[in-house]
Amino acid sequence: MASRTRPLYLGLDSSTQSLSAVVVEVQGDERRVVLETSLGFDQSLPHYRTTHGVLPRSDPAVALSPPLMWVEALDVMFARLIESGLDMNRLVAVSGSAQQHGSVYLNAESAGRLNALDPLRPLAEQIRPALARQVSPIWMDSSTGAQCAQIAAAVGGQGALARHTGSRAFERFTGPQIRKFFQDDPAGYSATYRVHLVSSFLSSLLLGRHSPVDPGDASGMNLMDIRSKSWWTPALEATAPGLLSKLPLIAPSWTVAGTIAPYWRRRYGLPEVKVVVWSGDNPCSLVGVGLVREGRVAVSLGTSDTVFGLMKAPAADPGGHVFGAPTGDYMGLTCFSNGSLARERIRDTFGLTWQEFSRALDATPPGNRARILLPWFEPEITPSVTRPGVHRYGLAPDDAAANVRAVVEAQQMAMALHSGWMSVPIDTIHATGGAAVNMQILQVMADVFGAEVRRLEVGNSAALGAALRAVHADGLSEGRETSWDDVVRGLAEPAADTRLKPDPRRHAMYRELMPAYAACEAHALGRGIDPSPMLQRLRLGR
Ligand code: XUL
Repeated sequence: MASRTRPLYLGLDSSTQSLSAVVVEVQGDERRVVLETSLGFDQSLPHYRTTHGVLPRSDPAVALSPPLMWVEALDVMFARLIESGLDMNRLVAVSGSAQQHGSVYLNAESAGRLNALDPLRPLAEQIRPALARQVSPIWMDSSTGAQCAQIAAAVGGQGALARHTGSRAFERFTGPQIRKFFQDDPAGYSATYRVHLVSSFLSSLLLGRHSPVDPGDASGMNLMDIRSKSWWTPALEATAPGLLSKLPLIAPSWTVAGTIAPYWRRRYGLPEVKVVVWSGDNPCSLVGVGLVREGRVAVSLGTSDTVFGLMKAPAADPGGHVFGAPTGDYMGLTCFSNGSLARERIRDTFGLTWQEFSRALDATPPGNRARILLPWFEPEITPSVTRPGVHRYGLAPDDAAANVRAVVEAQQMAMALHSGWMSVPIDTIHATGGAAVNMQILQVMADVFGAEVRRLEVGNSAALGAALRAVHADGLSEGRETSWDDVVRGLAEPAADTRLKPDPRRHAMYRELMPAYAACEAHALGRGIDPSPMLQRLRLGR
């Protein structure tokens, strides 16, 4: 057992582009972050040949990543933690977070291989023979439209699927992806002994046996009954034959699934650390931004941008997704795939640094003189855009500053417009994710939403949330009184100096602009009239 003086808790986050770690030290009632580190897949593991963590794509609808890259990253990260100088003998528990929806397909050898990992050999080469599929479809994949329609039809329609599983059929969700694999490669599917999510796959590596999945991540599959938190038979039957026996068990998010495997203890000299079941990055972020009560939302500006908040009961008619929350409640979430990738595309097109990007925001008028950009560089999730394309209304393609403002305003207006279904009064937003360091972007957020924006101290809220989930689960397993409010206090809280207030005049202006933005979306999707006269009127009116 690890030493109980000033215990350490590790949270890992395997995202689209990187693996991050946050270590939290607990002393009495005090908790503090003692280490935060991150390794980018493209840079640190170039032999997997990914761009932004994704394999080269010929079809923009297909997005695949190599699962062995995530495995190797885990080895590299533990080596780095050992070298960090932290006394890892104090490590008590580890939990993790991973990009949601992505799936890993393991064959019948996997249980034996996980159980007999040799500490003298790198992990990736030992896992390679256990893969029933060399690649993993990830959340950016939008190639399963046909399977979504088939699954929805088989269970009584999109409404029925949404009511039972928390979401209508979405292309990136694991169920439609499993169905596509079964249809395209029946032999590969039948050789699959276990379909893991990225989260339960990585937790299996730590445990040295197949891990359960938590309801937070399982609800991103279109396969789980959101209320009973068990697999929903009609969805399983609509997806692929014999699926139940290939899925992990579902266990509450605070489950201590076991002790870290001998591989990690011998290779890195770790003590008998508890492994707490992993979850998805958004459920972990919910804890990492301190939203353990109803009534506020968080906006995460990462590879994808997401708006989410805790719910006591699942919405009857989700306009986005209802997931399980790690607290045992629910969370509402709306996801936008053209997040940081779209901001980067605009920045790179005009050869700007991030500083120049911010200066361009400062130099342009809020509302951008009603010049609008729809930044669908990649297929978009919200609203559903399967064929990517960038649309400009009254916006010159070569005006760098105006395009910078246009991408940021479009993203914020889209988030405000499409998150109304969550019915949460938005007077305060907790902002997180890489781009949340940019105060100019946060000011646009405050003005568009008409809400105070608070930035969080720890950048990686998903890894922090995972570490705090480890603190919480360890407390429970030791029989200690452990409230979520206590667990997040002082850590998952906004930095005192980063509260941005909305400007009432600018907010009023965005309220006028928003219907015009919505009209641009409708027009670009072939569902509405040309919004140019409306935009022209707004321009003249100002
Ligand atoms: C959520 C989603 C993304 C990924 C990113 O539904 O698809 O936010 O979780 O890692």
